[in-house]
Amino acid sequence: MKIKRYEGPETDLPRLMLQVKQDLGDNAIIKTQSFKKGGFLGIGGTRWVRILAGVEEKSANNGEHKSSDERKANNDSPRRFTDEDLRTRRPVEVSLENSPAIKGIMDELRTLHESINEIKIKEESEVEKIAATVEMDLPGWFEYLRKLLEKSGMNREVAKSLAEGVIEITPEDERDDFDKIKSNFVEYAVSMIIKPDEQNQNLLDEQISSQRIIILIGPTGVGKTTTLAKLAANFALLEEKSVCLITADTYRIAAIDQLRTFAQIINLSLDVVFSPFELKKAIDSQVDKDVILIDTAGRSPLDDEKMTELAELLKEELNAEVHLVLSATTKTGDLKAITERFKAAGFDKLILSKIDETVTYGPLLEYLIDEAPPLSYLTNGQNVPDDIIFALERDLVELIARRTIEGSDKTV
Ligand SMILES: Nc1nc2c(ncn2[C@@H]2O[C@H](COP(=O)(O)OP(=O)(O)OP(=O)(O)O)[C@@H](O)[C@H]2O)c(=O)[nH]1
Ligand SMILES: [Mg+2]
Repeated sequence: MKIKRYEGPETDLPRLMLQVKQDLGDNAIIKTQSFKKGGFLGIGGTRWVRILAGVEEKSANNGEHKSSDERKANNDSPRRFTDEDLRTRRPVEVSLENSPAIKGIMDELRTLHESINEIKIKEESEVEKIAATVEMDLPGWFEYLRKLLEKSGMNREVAKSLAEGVIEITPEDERDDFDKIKSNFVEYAVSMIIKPDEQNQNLLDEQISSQRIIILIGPTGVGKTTTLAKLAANFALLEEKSVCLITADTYRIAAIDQLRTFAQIINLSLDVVFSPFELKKAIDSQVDKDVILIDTAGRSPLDDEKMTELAELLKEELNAEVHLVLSATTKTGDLKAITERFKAAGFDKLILSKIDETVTYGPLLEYLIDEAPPLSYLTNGQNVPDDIIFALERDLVELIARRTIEGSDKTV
């Protein structure tokens, strides 16, 4: 860069500028500074101007463009564009397709575009979800009821349709009274689960059969043996019936011992059978008994052909009651899957065990509404013989329905 300095009175400025132009050319960059010259203590004197002008060497020489080789040879620094260059230069045409840099940028833009689209779609579905939630809103207490049902572990749609069902059976003048709405809900749930002519079924089972043969089936650890012991104790000690026990659970020695110890305590006979044939024989030899209670192993009947065989024998030849035992702590989906698995064994009753171990009854109620066999007993603790509820099916279902809303009422 070539730099020159010029000074003179302000009145001489046009001449100084001409001088700069002559020396450095049109492309010179100038910086002017005005100052006072002469006078005393700021009084008098004249105003002068100082000009600092600079220009790139080649511009000063009106030099043509040098090739980079030339520049290298002259040890020149690379040329910078001046304002004039930028004004007069024509835009360079670049082929977009062939430039890797442009291609990279285009790719990035495309990815960005896709991400924005994804976010948009996500946001739209969120909005739809919120809209669905808003749609879910039911009038007043019914919305609260729906929330209670959901809180109790019930599926969203089922909760909504139950609450809507309750709206239909609740007269206008009862709609501000949540206690009324709750009892209407219980009523409605019961009507969904049992038909009026089946409501006294448990009572009929007890009265009609001269001899009851009860077999318990179900997954491992749900409480089959404990429940059998509770039933035995109740029939034998409270109802003073003649009772005998049979176990087909020869899968584990401990299982036999568990029942044998119990049978000894309350003075009942216990037969151990290894095949359907032996079972039939054992049952035939107990014609004098009022109640025959049969325990089974908690393995999947699908793994065990004997179980299916056993079920056929009990149903077709002996008219036994086959009770499927399921734990109340099981999720709705699992309850349904287990029910499906045990269908091969055939069952006509349901015992829900361990209701003391849950506070969310929604999944149970949902399961009962959906596809459960009629409920025969509920068990609510480990104590034999006390922790079993004998009642009409209607009362058992009512209890589950009531607990479904009351259990979660405090937590909403
Ligand atoms: N809290 C609670 N525990 C229970 C209940 N019924 C049974 N149990 C407990 O559940 C556990 C398993 O009980 P079992 O009667 O041996 O279960 P099972 O179905 O016969 O088991 P397997 O013979 O191994 O298939 C034991 O600790 C019982 O005390 C109940 O109603 N509530
Ligand atoms: Mg058992």
